[in-house]
Amino acid sequence: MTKIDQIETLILEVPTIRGHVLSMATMRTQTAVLVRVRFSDGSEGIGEGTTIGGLSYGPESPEGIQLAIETYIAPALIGRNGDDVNGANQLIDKLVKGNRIAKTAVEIALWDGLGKRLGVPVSQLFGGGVHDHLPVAWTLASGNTDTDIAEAQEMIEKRRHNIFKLKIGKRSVREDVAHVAKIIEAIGGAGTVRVDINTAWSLHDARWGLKGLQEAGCELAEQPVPARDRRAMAELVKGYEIAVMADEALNGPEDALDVASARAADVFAVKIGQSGGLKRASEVIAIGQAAGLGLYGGTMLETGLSTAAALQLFSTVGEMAWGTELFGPLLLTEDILATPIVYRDFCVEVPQGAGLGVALDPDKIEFFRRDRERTMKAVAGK
Ligand code: MUC
Ligand code: MG
Repeated sequence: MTKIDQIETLILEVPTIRGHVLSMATMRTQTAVLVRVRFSDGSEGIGEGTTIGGLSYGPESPEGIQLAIETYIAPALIGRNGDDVNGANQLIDKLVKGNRIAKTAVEIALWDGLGKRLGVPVSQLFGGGVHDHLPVAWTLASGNTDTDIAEAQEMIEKRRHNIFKLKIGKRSVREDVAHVAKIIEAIGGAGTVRVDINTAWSLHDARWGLKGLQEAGCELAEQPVPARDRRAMAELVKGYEIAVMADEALNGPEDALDVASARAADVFAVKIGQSGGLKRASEVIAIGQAAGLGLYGGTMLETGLSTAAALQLFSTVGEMAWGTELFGPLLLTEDILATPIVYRDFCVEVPQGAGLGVALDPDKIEFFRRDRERTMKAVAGK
């Protein structure tokens, strides 16, 4: 039996290429929690758990993710069969409530290790990939309309992205709608535009907002109202033609069932971290499919590592009608992978090779670690 010997964590801080202005925070760096699992046969698996804007986006912070892994998840898994990912998930779900991003980071490392030992990509462990590339959106969030327009035009020119997600919700509804309308006009037919409000609007704001956005030609509005407000989401789904997407409302399969039953979304933004791992994300996907909803491959602006993990899973899904937004590595000043993920022709390519199909660049890890003096701390087994 291949046993889990050690689980180590590390926090990285990587600057973003420009300020990324969201309704609840402006990001100038991204903070990622990396996990390395060492197995008794000498094999290893790596994973990542990442959130956005400290504690401003959701209930887990980078420090909390690290603590949950080191103090609660790792000790429970040391000595267990490394191949038994389902067993690990079931045990951890009993011992640790919530903390989905922390669970995800460790689960990804287990899948990576298993895939490497078997010599197959993680997608194979989910029945096999049916796509080798997927459409990928870019988020315009510079905080300035003209800068966003120039950025969109550059992306179209380079054939890197032609789907744009605009982050709104910080300014008044009227200003936001005017901002979106200007960008749609400037892009013309060369790209499509969606918005993400990140829960900033009341139902009343959202009624005005969706009306204006729809008239401007915006195709989708992501999480306009607070995550818990399923009734408001359902009212917006019914009241407007523009697609309404659930993001913050979707924390795992139980939420997915709840949102689908309440018809509180047209589209699911499936995020591996928010779902609680690849397995739980596959369950969210299945519920969305069964409910006849559209699917979108979401991101928590992870580095290339968890972006690769999401790609492994999303490549197995028959139809992601709204594409993906797996552009996280491109928002960072430097890639932390030895071989960066490839973006071309408006798509992102699924990494090939065993496990996640990616390796870390050790020099970059050393350079961007939050605490450069501290060696990767072995939680157990030493
Ligand atoms: C979110 O809320 O969807 C995804 C893209 C981006 O720019 O921010 C995220 C988070
Ligand atoms: Mg969102």
